[in-house]
Parts: sequence; structure tokens; C-alpha cells
Amino acid sequence: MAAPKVAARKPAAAKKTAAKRPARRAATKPMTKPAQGAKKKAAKPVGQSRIKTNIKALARNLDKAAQEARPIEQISATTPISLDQAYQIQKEAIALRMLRREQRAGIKMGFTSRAKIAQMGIGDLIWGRLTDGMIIEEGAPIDFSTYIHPRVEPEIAFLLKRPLSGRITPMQAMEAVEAIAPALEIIDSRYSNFKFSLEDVVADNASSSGFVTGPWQIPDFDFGNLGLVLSFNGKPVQIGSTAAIMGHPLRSLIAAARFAGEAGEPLMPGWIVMAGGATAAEPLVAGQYVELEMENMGRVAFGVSS
Ligand code: OOG
Ligand code: MG
Repeated sequence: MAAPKVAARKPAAAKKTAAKRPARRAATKPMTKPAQGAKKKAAKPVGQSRIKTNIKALARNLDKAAQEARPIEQISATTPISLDQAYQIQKEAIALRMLRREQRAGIKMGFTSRAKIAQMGIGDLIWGRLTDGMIIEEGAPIDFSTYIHPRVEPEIAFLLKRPLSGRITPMQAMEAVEAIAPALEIIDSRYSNFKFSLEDVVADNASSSGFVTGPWQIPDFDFGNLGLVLSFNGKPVQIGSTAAIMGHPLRSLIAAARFAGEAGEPLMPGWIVMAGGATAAEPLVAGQYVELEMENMGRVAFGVSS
């Protein structure tokens, strides 16, 4: 089978760095006592500009946590945010990566399998934004110290050749796919103990940290129920099937197009769509060799250095 061209894709430029920045000083507010006899003012509703400030600050915190590989407290523990605000925080945090010259590489879907839903206790479909800074070279080692508490999960990746947005049919979805590949996603929640609410994890870009894709192939065969084995140092740790992803991974691509349409950010040619974990995620430790073998699709692997 001829290998599809993947010319639209850029090589991973930005590597994950763990530059330690000096801690920012806490913004301390002077305590002001109300003048005696002054009437107590009604609590002010949180204004639009105040919300914007919070969203930017929360995005900066998440971005800093990722860069420094230091966990932070869940946002929901102190600040109630809506799902809409959570996606705004995600967008702001991605804008910070763009300022560091990362480029958009695609989109990832989350909680598309029962195994993931059961493991994390969240049943809503979510999505996150992928950048080229998250691309990990196939077969290369990742540096364990640049992560907080990384986990890996087996996925399937779509490479698009046409834009997709809004409500689409399975046929339209297939027509936009240039190639598919077995893929591994590294997730690394920025929250302590990998614990979060739906809004927390959305704000944290669906725990996105890195992804590796294996050999690309033209999808001229049914990839709806391919067996897969995730192994650490040659020992199987998860066994499953691509059917675990919404019954067929194409449904995840269709959902991604709908989310992209709602967000006003159509899926673009050259983008990668990660369909979501087919099994529960497994924690990574230094010294491991991680490999995914997928029926008819080949292998994808990476190492974990200490
Ligand atoms: C959230 C990310 C979910 C998937 O494939 O379901 C996800 C998490 O589990 O931390 O990437
Ligand atoms: Mg995933």
C-alpha cells in the first residue's frame, strides 16, 4: 500500500521544556476597613472584565504548571466556573503556547470509551486542542522529569485532507480522512492526584501533554473493530479494540467536527484528530518501553527516560 503524503505536517519544532521560571509574587490586596458608619454595599455582580481577568489568570496558572511540571489545586476547589468558561480558559492557555511559536496541529477527543469514563468518573464527551509542541517522535524517549504524573493510553489518529465542521455524515467524515494511524496519547493532568471535575479537565485542555503516531495508512479497510495491545517492556498491560471508541472511532471524528463547528474552529486539512483512549490509561514510570500494536495497523512506541 502506498504511504500517504503527509506534507502538510510540520516536524515537531518545540520540544517540551521544563524551564523553571521564578515564582511570581502573590498579588496581595491591602485590607481596607470600611469607614465607620458607612453603609454596607450590596455585593457587586462579577463584571465581564473581571471574568476575563480570571480566565487569563487561570490559563496562566495551568500553563505554568505544565511548563514547570508542578501540580496545582483543582480550579473547582476554589472558583466555580461554567463549562463555557472552562473552554475559554483552555483557549487562553493554548494562546500562550502560540506566543511561544507553537502551531495548531489538531484536536483530541476525550471520554469516548466506557473504559475511560469508568476510570475517570466523567461521562461527558470533551475535546482539547493539539499543538505541534505536543508531538513526540515515534520511537524517541520522553524525559520523565518534565511531566507531573504522566499516563499513556492507546488511541487511533485521523489525518485530515479536507476541512470538517458541524453536523456531518459518516460518508463526509470518511471523505475528509487522508490516513489513519495507531497512536499513543500521553496525558498529564495539571491537577494534584489527577483529580478533577468536568470543568477542571476541560480548562486543562483535556489533560493533553503529548501524542505519538505510528505508520499512516489509507483507510480502505474497516478499522471499526481492530484488536490492540498496549505493552510495557514487552508485557501486555491493556488489551482492547478500536470498537471501544464509541462503537466505531469514526463516530469520534464526527463528534469532533460538531464540537469544532460549535467553537467556530473548523477542523483543517493537515490536522490530526485523536479519537480518544480505547482502554483505561496506564501510569508511566521511568525506564519503560511503551508499545502499542494494532491489528492491521502496525506498531507505535516510545521510551521513558529518567
Ligand atoms: C482526560 C483526557 C481524556 C481520552 O482519551 O479519553 C482523554 C483524562 O483522562 O485525564 O484523553
Ligand atoms: Mg486521550
